[in-house]
This record gives sequence, structure tokens and C-alpha cells, in this order.
Amino acid sequence: MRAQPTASHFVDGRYLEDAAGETLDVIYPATGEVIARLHEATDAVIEAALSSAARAQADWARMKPVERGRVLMRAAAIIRDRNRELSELETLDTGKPLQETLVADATSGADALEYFAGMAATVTGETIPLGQDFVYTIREPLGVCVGIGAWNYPTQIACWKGAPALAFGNAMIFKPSETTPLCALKVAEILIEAGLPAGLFNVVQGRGAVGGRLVTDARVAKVSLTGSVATGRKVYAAAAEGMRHVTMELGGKSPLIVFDDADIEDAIGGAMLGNFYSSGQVCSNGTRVFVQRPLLDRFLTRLKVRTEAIALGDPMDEAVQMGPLTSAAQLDKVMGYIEAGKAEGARLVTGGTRPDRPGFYVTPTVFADVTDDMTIAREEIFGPVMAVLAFDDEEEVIARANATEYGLSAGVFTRDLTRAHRVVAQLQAGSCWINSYNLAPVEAPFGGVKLSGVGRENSRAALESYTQVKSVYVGMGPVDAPY
Ligand code: TXE
Repeated sequence: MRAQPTASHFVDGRYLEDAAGETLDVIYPATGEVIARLHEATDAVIEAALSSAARAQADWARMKPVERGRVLMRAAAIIRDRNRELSELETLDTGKPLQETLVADATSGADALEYFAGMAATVTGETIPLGQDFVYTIREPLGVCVGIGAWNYPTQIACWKGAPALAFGNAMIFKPSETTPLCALKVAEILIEAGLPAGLFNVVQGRGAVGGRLVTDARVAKVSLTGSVATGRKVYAAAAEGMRHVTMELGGKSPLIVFDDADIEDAIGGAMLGNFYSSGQVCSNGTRVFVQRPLLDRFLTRLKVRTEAIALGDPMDEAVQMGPLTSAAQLDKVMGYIEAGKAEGARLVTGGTRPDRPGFYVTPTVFADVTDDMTIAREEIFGPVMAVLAFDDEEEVIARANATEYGLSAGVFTRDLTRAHRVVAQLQAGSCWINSYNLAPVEAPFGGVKLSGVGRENSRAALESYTQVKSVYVGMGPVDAPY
């Protein structure tokens, strides 16, 4: 098998197998072939992961932060050196084109490792004077953290969760999505090569039940999930039982608003990036594209031309711009939404078909004449399906953009700077873009409001997600007791 790893899990500094676990076949989405056969974590594997993480974390937390940072920095350098090999694996795992994975996956993981490596030594507490007495605060790690990943960005998610957790003195047990289990193993292997002590970054494989076991273990202090809202509800509730900290990066149905004064080619480029990158399997995608009516016809004409020029094909061919969806199940789901769009009266501008080739492909799809009540305007599709909606004025479009239970992202294209800021200020979304879309540098906080999530990843905001504050009152005088 072309991508068989040394073993299914990576625990306590080495690969670990337990063939008693249920089989997990890894399928290359571009062909449908089985490229690796793994096993779900058994109780013994889960126990080994938890106990080694708890043991290793205590020493790691006592290490000087600058030394922790040095390890992460070395891991980032190894990732960059091995970018091509890691990108090819990411493509095998997800089906995303190499053209994307070479620049967006291992490299963004390395960005996160570098960012948090640098930040580790900058974390300080504060001193609060109280006359003679004073209080000082200490930022402490939480302990053992669990990361649960989705299948769209397996390397990036492992790093976005692992890097801050480790930088601030925690251990992490990461459970990749059962659909894309391969890449996180490489991250674990590289961290060890970079000098990370054994047990601090363990990878265990499995479906939801394995995640469920981790989330409810008494040794676990925090859970960070990237996934669907339905799973987020379950994981949040399970974590609440033990009063655990959570970060929830969930789905979205984000609006992208194009005013009639926008640079039309930029706006179309933004809309395409926000719907077709990674075959549309990006949580922050701007899948409701609101276009102001005077611009609508020109927008659709050019969008159709540019969409039909997208090179779809073998993801290992670097000239290819769009690969398959990541799984057969996702393909079925996306095709179901395309049918719903047609049945409910949306106008198919282009795409909506399955190309004549093996693998889980669907052509990039644009629907026009979409109305707010249609299924394709309300539900997260997670595929290359753009819904274009017409609007007349600013107040109307803000109300319609916000009329969703989700609140992950939003975008505005306009040349009117005042309007851009005025509109963004009123949009209910955690991550917004003006005259740009879907760029998520590690320097910027990332996360949602409403059903799209809780907490923020990346940036300085991640400190809140992976540390807690201890406050220490220091009495400098005699104790004033009334007894
Ligand atoms: O996600 P799930 P799935 C959306 C997208 C997609 C749909 C379903 O629309 O079509 O969700 O995808 C683990 N306790 N997004 O089924 O179920 C699971 O094993 C603990 C959007 O793959 O949310 C996997 O590792 N863990 C999203 C992870 O949760 C549990 C990205 C996500 O799985 C669990 C992914 C449980 N009870 C899908 N049940 C985004 N926001 O980007 C499942 N898991």
C-alpha cells in the first residue's frame, strides 16, 4: 500500500500498533484505492497515550519556556525541509491538489510552530500592588489537552492545536479524523526528531468513540475540536461534565458581500477562493455570495468564464487546481445539495456534474437566483458549490448576512473604505475580510461566534486557550484577624 505508516498510532515517543483495534482503511480520494490500513485505538492504546502524556507534561511545564520554543522551532525547520514529501502525503490523505498542499498545509503548520515557539518565552504574569501587600499572577499550562481534528486540513489542524499547547507547557493527545489519519503521525515523528520529550504529542486513531473516550478521561483538562456543529455539541457537553476547557472550531455558512463599486475581478477572485479552494472544503468559506444588483450580470458572466477555466484533475499534477472531495460520503452529500438547489429553483450557472473519471470529483458549481430560504443558502455544503444572491442596499444585506445560526466568517468587497468598516462592524462573525477572503495567517485570531464555535485559535489569543491564571496574594504585614 502506497502510504502505509510504520504503525497506526504514535505514543510515548514511538510508533505503536495494536491490531486488536477495528480496521480503518485510508482511501486516496482521487482514485478510490486503499492506500493504508490502520487500526482504531484500543483501550490499551488510549491508556498508554493518557498516562505518558500526564507523566511527560509535569516535566515539560517545568522546563524554561525558551527551551520549549527551541524544540518547536527545530520542528518547523524540519517540516520546511521536508515540505514536498509532507505535501504529497497531505494530497494522498485528502485529495487536495499538490499545487495547494505545497503552499498551504505543512508550511502553515510550520508557521504555527515558529509563531508559538517565539511566543513561549514572552508569557509573563502581572504584579498588582495593594499598598504593602501585593498580588502576582502566573500563567500556568492546563495540563493534558486533547485535540480532535477534521479531515480538510489534517497537518495544519494538528499544528494549530499542538503548537500553542506545547509552547505553553501542555501535553497534547491528538486524534485525527478517521478519514485522514496519516499526516498527524508525521507531525508527531518530526516533533520527536526535533527533541520533544516522549509522551508530549501523542497521536491516536479512531472514529468518534475514541474521541469520546479521550474527552471524558479525568486526566484531560482541555479539548479543542475542529468539526461539525453536531459533533461540537456532543463534545462540548461531554467536556462540561468534567468542567474542562474547550475550543470549538465548527462549521459556517458565511456571507461574502460584493458592493457594486468593488473591483470586480478581485471580488470574483475572492469568491472563487472562498468557494473552490480545497474543493470548497473549508470551514470559513464565503458560500453565500451577495452581489449588489447593478453588478450582478457582469459578475456572473465573468465568474462563469473563470470557473470553467479551473483545471480539475489528478491532484499530484502541479498544474491541476482542483482535486476530488475527500470522501465518497462527502461526494454524496454535495451531490444531494446540488440536486436540492435545482429542485428548489436556483439557476445552475455552471458545474453541478461529476466528471467522467474515478475518484470523488464534482465540477466547480455556481448557482444564481438563490434566495435566503433555499437549502443551499442555509446549510453548510462543504463542497465546491457557490450560491449567488442578489441584494439592493446595505442595511438589507447586513440583515440577510446575519440571518443564520452560524457566525464563523464574513467578507466585504467595496472601494468605499468607510462603508467597508461600517459593514464589518455589524456582521456577526469571528473572522472577517475586507477586499480579501480566506487568508488565515497564524498572527490573526481565528474562530467563530454563534453556533460556529467557542474560543479562538492562533495569535496571542491562543494563550487564553491553553493557559490558566493563578493569582498569588502576598501578605507583607501582620495578619489582621478579628479573633
Ligand atoms: O465531521 P465530524 P465529519 C462538516 C462538513 C462535513 C460534516 C461531517 O459539512 O460534511 O461536518 O464531517 C470526531 N466525540 N465539517 O463527519 O463528525 C471525528 O472522529 C469526540 C465542517 O467528518 O464533526 C473527527 O475527528 N469526537 C468542519 C472530528 O470529530 C468525535 C470540518 C470531526 O468529525 C465525536 C469537518 C464524539 N462524539 C466537517 N464524533 C469545519 N468546521 O471545518 C465525531 N468525532
